[in-house]
Amino acid sequence: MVKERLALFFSLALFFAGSSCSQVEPPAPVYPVPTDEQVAWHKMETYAFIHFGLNTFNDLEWGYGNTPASTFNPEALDCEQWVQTIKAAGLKGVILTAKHHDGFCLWPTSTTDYSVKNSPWKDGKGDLVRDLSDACRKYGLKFGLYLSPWDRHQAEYGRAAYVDVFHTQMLELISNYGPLFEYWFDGANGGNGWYGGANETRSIDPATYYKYEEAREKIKELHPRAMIFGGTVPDIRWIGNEEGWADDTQWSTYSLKRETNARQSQMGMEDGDQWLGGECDVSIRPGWFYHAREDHQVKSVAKLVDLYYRSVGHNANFLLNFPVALNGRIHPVDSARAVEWFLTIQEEMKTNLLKGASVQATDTRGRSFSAKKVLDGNWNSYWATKDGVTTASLTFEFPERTPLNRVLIQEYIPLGQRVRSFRLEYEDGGKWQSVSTLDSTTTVGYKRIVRFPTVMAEKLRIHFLDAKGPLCINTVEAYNAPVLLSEPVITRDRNDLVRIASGDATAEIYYTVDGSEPTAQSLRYEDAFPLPDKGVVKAICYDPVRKQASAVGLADFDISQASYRVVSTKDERAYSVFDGNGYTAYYLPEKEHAFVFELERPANITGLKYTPNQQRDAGGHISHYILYVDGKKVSEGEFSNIKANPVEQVLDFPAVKGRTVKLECVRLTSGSRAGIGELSLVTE
Ligand code: FUL
Repeated sequence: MVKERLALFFSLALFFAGSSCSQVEPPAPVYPVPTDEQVAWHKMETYAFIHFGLNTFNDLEWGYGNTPASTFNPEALDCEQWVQTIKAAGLKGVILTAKHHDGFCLWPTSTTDYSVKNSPWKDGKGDLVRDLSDACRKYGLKFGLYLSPWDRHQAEYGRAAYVDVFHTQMLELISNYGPLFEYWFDGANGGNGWYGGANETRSIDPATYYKYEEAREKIKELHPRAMIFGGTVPDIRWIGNEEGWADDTQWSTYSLKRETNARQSQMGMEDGDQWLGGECDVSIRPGWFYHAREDHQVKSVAKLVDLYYRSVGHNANFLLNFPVALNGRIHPVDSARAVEWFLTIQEEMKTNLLKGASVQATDTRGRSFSAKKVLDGNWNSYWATKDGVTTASLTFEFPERTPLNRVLIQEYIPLGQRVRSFRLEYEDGGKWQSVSTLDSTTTVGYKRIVRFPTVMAEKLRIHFLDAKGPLCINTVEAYNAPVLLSEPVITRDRNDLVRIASGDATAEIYYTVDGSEPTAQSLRYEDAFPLPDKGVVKAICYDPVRKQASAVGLADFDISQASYRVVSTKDERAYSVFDGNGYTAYYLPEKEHAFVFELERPANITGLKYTPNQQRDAGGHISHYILYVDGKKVSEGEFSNIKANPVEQVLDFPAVKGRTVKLECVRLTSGSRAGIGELSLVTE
């Protein structure tokens, strides 16, 4: 008996030894592949940005560099409140604007007096970079820094001496505040600035001026795992917009050697020669810095959830900005919204429906790369196909007929990004059908989440149609997310007709015009209605079956849009600037730089709203302007950051009674014709 057992033991041992000798090799990498640090960065998925500084106190997006340091005066600054919010929102780290373009430093730098040292905050003894890095350590968040290369304060900006200052500032930051996970070099440079009182425009060649190669060496020496954003030698790339989304076709491969455009940044490059994952930065409000006028414009949960799927779900990381308020805290609305956003995503992906499912593949490289690896919860084990097999499918069978509307797929990226396209299918009642997805099903990469209207399925099939090499898939999950209604969009056209639109055709719409909160008992929206005067419209989308309402959509309309008359041109198309639709833009003719319009009768004008053309990648935005009312100059300046973040711009000025308004376009972001998506006045 013992002998028999021994014989069995030896034969089993030989069998396993034999099989391990003939163990199948993993597929050869498809280059370029990410470094370990880049893989770790992909795994972070979501993290926070903080924009806070002198701009906050001067209600600016891009300070000019001349507002006194003494205006920095947060009375209840609390970095732990920031970190607690960020943590509760599931974000894994935070990047702080240690210095923005205005040059004001949030730490007591030795390089300039333009810092917290000369502010009333903590009697000039504070160090915000220290406070935040300490809070991050205490709460287990990763810490990162943003140091603007462009400095509108420094007298030497544009000359060699400033580059030394810039590098010294960087050295202070990388030497004194613990490990950094990311280091941000902002590419923005509007040219003009205070520059020690010179008040002029200075241009530099960013490719050589800032000495980014040297900067990288210094950062990497102290922070080998830090990802560098921007500059000439980055580890990750900007996604090409400040709206928080990546294209659904999303290659983490890229080439910096080529001339690139926004589309390529949004999509990556299939034949790129280096690994540069995309980062989607967006602010929770329209602006990056806090402006009280945006208190009602905090992005809704539905909007943020959508952005999550269009960033993380499109194989990119999500960098969500909090504009810290004047008191030095994240505004309660922003912090509640961010936490609710996180909880909603958790809820949407609570139960992986493939947990109890079986899986089969049409091709498998060997036992250690079997189809089951996509379900084992181990990121490092993966299903792989044989060499030469780039088309194959995985079929999952549910224990019972199951509703689903999300599929999550991950490639094992240490071996490179491979999948070029795939298709989803489901079987119900013995019949196979295609899933009609919201996005195109092209690339996968580190993570791809596909959304689709709920289907009932007995089986789910992923057909990988084309790839750069054998498939290496480490995770597949499926979910049935509850319905999440988006708030309706409210517009008023040039005939003063208000329209309310819902993204969900089955939802009912209810609204109010008396300022009260809409409910399912409010006015039911059926058709456009007139609103020729000032008024606030609030509306909700409502699902009568589930008795569920969306967040409230709000529009604050000023005087009648029908009362505007264009004076500077007879071209009827110019009236599109009053049609309530920023996607229909009017472009001034070549060599014309002013748009003039008038009201039926004089009004007390206190502001102007300008929306640049909202079409994707549009140009000709007005970056510098002069505004006249009845021939009198009432405002002059810049629409900061309008190129990268072309949101509605609001000008406020002391009330002036008048009828004729002239917007002079002094400088454009690109091209020679000024584009106007929308224009309207703010009146008393
Ligand atoms: C841009 C800057 O100009 C904005 O002010 C903001 O900091 C954003 C994150 O990057 O390029």
